[in-house]
Amino acid sequence: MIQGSTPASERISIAFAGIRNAGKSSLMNHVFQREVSIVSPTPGTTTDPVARPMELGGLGPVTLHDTAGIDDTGALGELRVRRSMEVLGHADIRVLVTRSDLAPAEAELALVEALRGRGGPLVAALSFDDRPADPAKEAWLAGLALDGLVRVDNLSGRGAPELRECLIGLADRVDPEPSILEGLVREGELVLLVTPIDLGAPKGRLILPQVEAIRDLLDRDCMALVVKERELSEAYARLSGRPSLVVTDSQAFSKVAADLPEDQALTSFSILLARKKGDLATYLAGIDAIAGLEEGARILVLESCSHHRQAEDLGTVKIPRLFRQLAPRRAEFSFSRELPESEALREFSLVISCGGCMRTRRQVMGQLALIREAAVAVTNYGLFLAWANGLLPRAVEPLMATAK
Ligand SMILES: Nc1nc2c(ncn2[C@@H]2O[C@H](COP(=O)(O)OP(=O)(O)O)[C@@H](O)[C@H]2O)c(=O)[nH]1
Ligand code: SF4
Ligand SMILES: [Mg+2]
Repeated sequence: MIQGSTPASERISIAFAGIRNAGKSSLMNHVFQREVSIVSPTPGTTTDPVARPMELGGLGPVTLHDTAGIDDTGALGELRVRRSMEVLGHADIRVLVTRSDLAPAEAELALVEALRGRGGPLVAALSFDDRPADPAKEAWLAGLALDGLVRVDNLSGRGAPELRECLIGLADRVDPEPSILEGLVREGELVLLVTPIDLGAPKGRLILPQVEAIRDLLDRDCMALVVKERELSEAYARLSGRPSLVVTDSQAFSKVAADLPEDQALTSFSILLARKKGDLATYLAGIDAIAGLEEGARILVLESCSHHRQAEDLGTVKIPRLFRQLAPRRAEFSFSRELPESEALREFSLVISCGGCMRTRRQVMGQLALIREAAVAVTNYGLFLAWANGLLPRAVEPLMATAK
């Protein structure tokens, strides 16, 4: 594959983390085998995270991220630390670069705590291996249950090939987020996107999954035709061939479905997002569970962030209303932005989670694992709305061949 041709969202990201002057930039250059990040004895030389695409054996296309030292100080330093933490939070694999010749610093203890909380493989690179080791550093790392530990001497470059091998060995441990249309379209195909512009639409822009879909289609050399639901019939009639897929906003589902031939492949942005961030099969099993709910069953609507609540909020108003209209039994709804502890979670029969547009796939999958562990059924907004509109299984059919 040509370097740089894979969208950044599909590349596995590897981020180097550590305090200032630990040797992060030196190591990134050795792994990359070229000078891409500035190395300097002056602390705080790497100010903004540096990202470089490369091919890395079995990992395929990856992006290496160098970050600023996590112990950076002052107002600018704080900003750099925040940016670095964002990069580290989204990275698939984190490499803690720490000097072998020094005892662990406070900032390193806090950093490791934060990195471990986010899940995903964590590898340590013990730099300055050209100097006598400090036993306190070794003892600390030995207690961390890391996914790999490699000794490196950045003066000679010794250890960098071993680190590359160690990273390649983690290939089956990473689950990168697929792009929104991955596996669903081929070069040259036409996809019709239906994006209602109503009162709920943000002023002057499109919502994230719509923007992502357009960008993904362009990256894949496909054609995107974007229309409001009102123009759909006419746009569709004007086409000389069928689009390979129609993607609609969930809220216009019924109207869009009624305007299209029954055998036209159709799905929604939120179902695409559900596939990208989570697990369709789990969500479909959650829909199946609705039929078996008992009278008075408890349902938890789980949102991930404090987005601006509109008057007719989807999670707190529309979903419970649709449920009351369509489900065979009465249920009691609760709303939360945090997943309850397992004991409290077990009291629910079903969780309906939001699209998770602000969360990474790893965060969503981590949450799904906890819900499954508690033996609670789970679905998400996109699948629920498709079900409520009578569009299951039709709206998931185009995705099933490539279900993630
Ligand atoms: N002796 C020795 N010096 C190193 C090593 N790694 C980095 N340095 C030096 O430490 C300083 C900081 O390195 P740099 O890679 O910029 O650290 P960063 O702040 O973590 O990116 C530079 O002067 C490097 O030459 C190493 O393994 N051994
Ligand atoms: S879908 Fe979830 S993560 Fe996205 S804005 Fe709504 S509540 Fe936040
Ligand atoms: Mg640096």
